[in-house]
Formats: sequence, structure tokens, C-alpha cells
Amino acid sequence: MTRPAFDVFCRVIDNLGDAGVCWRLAAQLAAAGHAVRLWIDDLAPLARILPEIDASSTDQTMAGVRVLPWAGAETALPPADGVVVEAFACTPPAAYLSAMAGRGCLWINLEYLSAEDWVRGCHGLPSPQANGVPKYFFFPGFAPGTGGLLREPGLIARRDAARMISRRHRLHALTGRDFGDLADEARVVLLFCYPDAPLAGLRRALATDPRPTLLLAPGALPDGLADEDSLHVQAVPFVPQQRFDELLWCCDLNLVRGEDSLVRALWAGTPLLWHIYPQADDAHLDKLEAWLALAALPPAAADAVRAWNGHDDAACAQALVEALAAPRFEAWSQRSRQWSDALSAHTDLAQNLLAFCMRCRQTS
Ligand code: TRH
Repeated sequence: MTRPAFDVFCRVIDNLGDAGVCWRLAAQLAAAGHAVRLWIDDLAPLARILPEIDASSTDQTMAGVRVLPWAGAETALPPADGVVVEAFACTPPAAYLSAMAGRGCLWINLEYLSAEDWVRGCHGLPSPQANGVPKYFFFPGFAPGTGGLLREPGLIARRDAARMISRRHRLHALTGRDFGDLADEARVVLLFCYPDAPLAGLRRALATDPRPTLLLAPGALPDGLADEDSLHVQAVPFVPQQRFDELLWCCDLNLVRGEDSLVRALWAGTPLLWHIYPQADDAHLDKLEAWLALAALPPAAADAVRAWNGHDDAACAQALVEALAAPRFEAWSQRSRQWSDALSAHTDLAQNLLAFCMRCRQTS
């Protein structure tokens, strides 16, 4: 059976994750030999994570993915017997949806990642649509019975091989900066968060920690963060997405956000603080609690994650001091690696998507 062609639709809401998730999926499908077109409405975030992208181009191919402007889909023919992936319910152009009828397309709605229980019950359900092509809801997830998590073939082996090289050398190769002995002796922390994070609390906890910290902020150093006592802060260059994992693998603690960087930090297998994407009426806090229930972190670590998603600097400082203290940080590290190993034993999202499409074909 020939490999189905894919059209992936991405509408950028804000930040980098919409483009980040769609690109990662598209590139993995292309690497597996599928013809892939990525229809995206804003090239800027893609160019930020993929420096080779020409933000002014209307037709370019990168890593086997043909990157096209959203509007171009209005006059495009959906791939016969192909798969249309609508990311995050972005609704492809009406003319394209009409053209899907009668072409044997499968229509997948790739949902946002959530740890909530109800996801498993909704994963894979069809929803009848006006053009007569059923739309299937595909939910990424952390547990079997969901669509799983994006993870490229060989990623974990690459991680373990990278860690055989000195951290000082890897950080120099990634950032162009030689951090000297600090790179090998300090606790190295990556900071990638939303602007409203309790940074003063983070700074206080790290500055007073007996172990020196080297804190790396890709792109720019947030206001209010500066060297203090045992805390050394450094802005480092924003790295291309395909090298972002290598940066995470250098760190003892990764402060990540949104969706894609969270998953990448899970594959790093070291402690992480997740700054969840904020939603109206605090709906994101329910999502955070659902994730904490699955993560089963030691209590001090779970409290640090909650405090990191709060706005109380004193509470954040206190929770971090507790969680970073030697015996508790070791327990946090052990659980992080244990969960990462368990998650990486599951089939990845792209493989699950291909298997799902195969099953839909066989039963249709
Ligand atoms: O940028 P984000 O906040 O994107 C968010 C989330 O995806 C959220 O779920 C969505 O609702 C919202 O957008 C609209 O966080 P995220 O998901 O981690 O995406 C960041 C991307 O940037 C990710 O693909 C990793 C990449 N990145 C690099 O490539 N290099 C870097 O140096 C850094 C720091 C990030």
C-alpha cells in the first residue's frame, strides 16, 4: 500500500507552539517517506524555530515538507486517498473542505495535549461534517489509549549518547559560550516561561541555594533576573528546534512551557517545572492538576510546580527551596527519569496516527 500523502493545516494563535507542534509532526511524517504539505497562516514563528525558512516565500520545501501559505489551500486539491490533519481545530478554508468530498480523504483533528481523564474516551471518535467526510478527533496524551506524544525515532538513544560528552563542551557547541568549570559543577537550569512567572521567587530560591546555579535563558534574559550569590544567569541564543532537545539534555532542571517544550523536557528525563499556557477562568489549573496526578512527583516537587504557576513570589521561593534541597531533588530526579522511561516505552504520536489512519481505511 502506498504511503498516504498528508496536508497539515496550522493556524498560529500566538507564541511558537502551534507552529512547533505542526512542524515536528510534518517533518517526522516526511522523514518516514510521506508526501507532506504544511499550510500555515504565519511563517514568522516557523522561521523562528527553523532558521532556514524564508518568511517571505510562498512555496518552499524543507526537510521534505512543502511549506505553503494558508490562502493557497483555497485553490488546492486535497490529496486523493490522503490524510488532512487539522491542527487544534483551525478549520481549513471552506473551498478546500468542499474539495475534500469524493476524494477518499481521511480528516483528522489533532487536539491540544491534555492529561485529563476524558481525553481517552474521546480519542478516535468520528464527527459527521457538512462535506460528508467524517472528522476524527485525535487526542495526544500521556497514557495508552490516547494518541501518544511526539517522539522522533532514535531520540532517546541520541540523548544518552550526547550525555557521554562533557556538558561544558556541549553547551559551548550549542550556545557559543564557554562557561568554564561552572558548566560541569553548577546545577544548570533552562528558563523558558511566560512573562507572568514568579521570577523573583525563582531568583531568591536559586541565589540562596548552597549549590551554585547556572541559569540559561534562550533569547533574552527576563527583567529582574540577575546574578546574585550562588546564582549566575546568562542569556543564550535561541536554538533551532532540531537542537532544542540537546539544550534540554544539558540541564539538571528545565523550566518549560506550553506543549511542545513540555514534551521535549519529558524526554530529557530530568526534573522540570511546567509553566502551563494560561486560559480564561483558570481552566489551565485543572489541566495542571490532571498532569500532576499522572506525573506522581514527590510532594515537594509537585508543590514547586503549583507555585511556579502561581503569582506569589514568597510561596514560590519557599516551595523551590524545599524541592531543590539535596535529598528531595534526588527523589525528584529519580521519578522524572522513571516516568520518562515509562513514557518512551509507548508508541509515539506519528506512529499512532499512521496506525489509526490504516485502521480507518480498513474499516471504511
Ligand atoms: O511557545 P509556546 O508557549 O506555544 C504555545 C503552546 O504550544 C500552547 O499549547 C498553545 O496553546 C499556544 O502556543 C498557542 O510553547 P511550546 O509549545 O513549548 O512551543 C515552543 C516551541 O519553541 C517548541 O517547539 C520549542 C521551540 N524552541 C526552539 O526551537 N528553540 C528554543 O531555543 C526554545 C526556547 C524553544
